[in-house]
Amino acid sequence: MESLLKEWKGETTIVRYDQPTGAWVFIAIFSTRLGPAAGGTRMRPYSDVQSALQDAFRLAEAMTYKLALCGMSFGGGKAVIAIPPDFDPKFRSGVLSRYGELVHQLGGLFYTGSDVGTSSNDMDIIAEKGSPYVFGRTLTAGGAGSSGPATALGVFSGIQIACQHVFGERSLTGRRVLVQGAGSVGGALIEYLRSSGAEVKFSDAEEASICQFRDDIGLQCVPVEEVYSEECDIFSPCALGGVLNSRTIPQLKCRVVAGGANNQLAEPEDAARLKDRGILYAPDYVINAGGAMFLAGVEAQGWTKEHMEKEVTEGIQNVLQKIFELAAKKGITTEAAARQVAEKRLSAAI
Ligand code: PPY
Repeated sequence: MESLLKEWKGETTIVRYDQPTGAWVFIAIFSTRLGPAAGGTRMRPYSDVQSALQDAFRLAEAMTYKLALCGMSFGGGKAVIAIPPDFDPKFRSGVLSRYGELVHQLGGLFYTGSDVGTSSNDMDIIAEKGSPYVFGRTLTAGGAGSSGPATALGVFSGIQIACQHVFGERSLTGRRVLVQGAGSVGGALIEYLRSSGAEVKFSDAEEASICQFRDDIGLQCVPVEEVYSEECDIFSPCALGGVLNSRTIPQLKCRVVAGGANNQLAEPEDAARLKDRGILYAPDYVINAGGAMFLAGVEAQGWTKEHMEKEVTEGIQNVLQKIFELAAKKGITTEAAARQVAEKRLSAAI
């Protein structure tokens, strides 16, 4: 724990042990160079406290690059509420409410929203005490609602640019796309892909999602354990982090990896593993920025839905295009190219 805290390159770590529930709360502020830190609140059990802190650290750093690249005036942060494995849901609103109080005490250092394991309903609870630093409350409570559809729109737009780069045309007609995870982002992405004429397959561990997309819509469902070796043109990870690693990358039979999940690479070397296999990787924090643009744009900048959709589509396409070109020109990974562009924007800020 001590070495993690010492070695992290971020600005500030806030630690709270929530006595009544035994949950650990970490708020990681990586950078406030472009504005107050912003990032979702992730709530789930972890195998140990270190992994929870490490997750917050990695996600906060990615948020910094994401917000710098999508042009929003926010720095990067992330919160993790690491609940015990036997957490009783009846204590959920209590820990969220106390967490909201903490966010409020920070006085605008950190703005939050939903993430893995938290919903707009949870944001309503956090915002009771945490307002005005909470994005993505329900529409009923006056918030912008779920960011899933906007994230999906950005991923869809990014997939078009990746196709342009690899196949010479943006059109997705007849392209085989495999979506891993048909939740709030993957599910909305599937709809965009289907209406563009793509041949969509999906994979999901949840019975409810399988029913919805396989049984109701008739999509082909790939078993979870076969998802990495399934032949397709575009593989789109929209569920967990760490899915691109030394074990899975050699199995891939696709030309493009472009999806909505955060922290898709298990370790930095995986970017080169993808490049060496001739697979074009759309860096996760670039292609999945639609959700952050939606929350910050609609709630902090008063964007209309139409304006948000234009910003998400064009913003993500322009940045990805630039990154793919830079990576090709310099012979570097797309991840390294994205990092270079982000660092440039961060160091140009006064
Ligand atoms: C993400 O894009 O991973 C987020 O966490 C979205 C977000 C952005 C800004 C505030 C809260 C959540």
